[in-house]
Amino acid sequence: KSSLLNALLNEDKAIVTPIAGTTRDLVEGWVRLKNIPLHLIDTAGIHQSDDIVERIGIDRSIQSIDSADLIILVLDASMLHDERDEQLLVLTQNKPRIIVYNKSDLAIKEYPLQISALNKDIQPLIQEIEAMFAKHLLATKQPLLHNERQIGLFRLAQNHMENAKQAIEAGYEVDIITIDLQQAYDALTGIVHGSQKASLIDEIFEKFCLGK
Ligand SMILES: Nc1nc2c(ncn2[C@@H]2O[C@H](COP(=O)(O)OP(=O)(O)OP(=O)(O)O)[C@@H](O)[C@H]2O)c(=O)[nH]1
Ligand SMILES: [Mg+2]
Repeated sequence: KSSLLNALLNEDKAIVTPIAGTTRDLVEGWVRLKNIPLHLIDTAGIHQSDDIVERIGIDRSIQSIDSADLIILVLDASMLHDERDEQLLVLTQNKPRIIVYNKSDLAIKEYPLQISALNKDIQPLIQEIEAMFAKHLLATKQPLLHNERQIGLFRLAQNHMENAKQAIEAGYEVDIITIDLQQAYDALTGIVHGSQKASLIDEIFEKFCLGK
């Protein structure tokens, strides 16, 4: 799991050793696959342990299963499923998940989705994540821009804000800067309300209680 996290992040973030039970704390990182921002969480392997520290790590792994938008269940292609793997398959069966077989370099048979984190041969997993996202099988609890119109309006707002920033830096009059800010505001309003113009501030106050 940690080798996979490191391969996805393209950095040596999590400690990797041949000793089972290496990861205890959750190790996190952000990566962007095409347009999909992923917040990755590497967890302790879930198994029976008498080590109190490891047990706390395992509890955190189990909690992560509940909060994750997607579970990447990493199984070992170099050996048959053991009892623990069977339990994990049951534990995650009703969650959005991808079952991936790691150590394809040592695989005892051909699996539908196999990778080698050690050799950084992880493209099949990346493609699977992208495919799930494209098929809308991945729901996220984070707000997202989910169509071309919204993305276009967001970019427009971003451009106008950049212009405003440059105008401020160049010492332009407030009136000139306001034009860009107003256009950025209108674009953001368009995201919230479709084509109708409405007050973004009203929308924000309706949903959130600001400054109280
Ligand atoms: N041959 C081979 N070895 C691998 C591969 N991926 C990881 N390993 C090795 O397997 C061992 C364990 O790797 P980790 O990434 O620490 O495994 P983990 O799932 O994070 O383990 P825990 O944190 O202890 O639960 C290390 O010696 C890795 O080098 C792979 O694709 N092929
Ligand atoms: Mg680990």
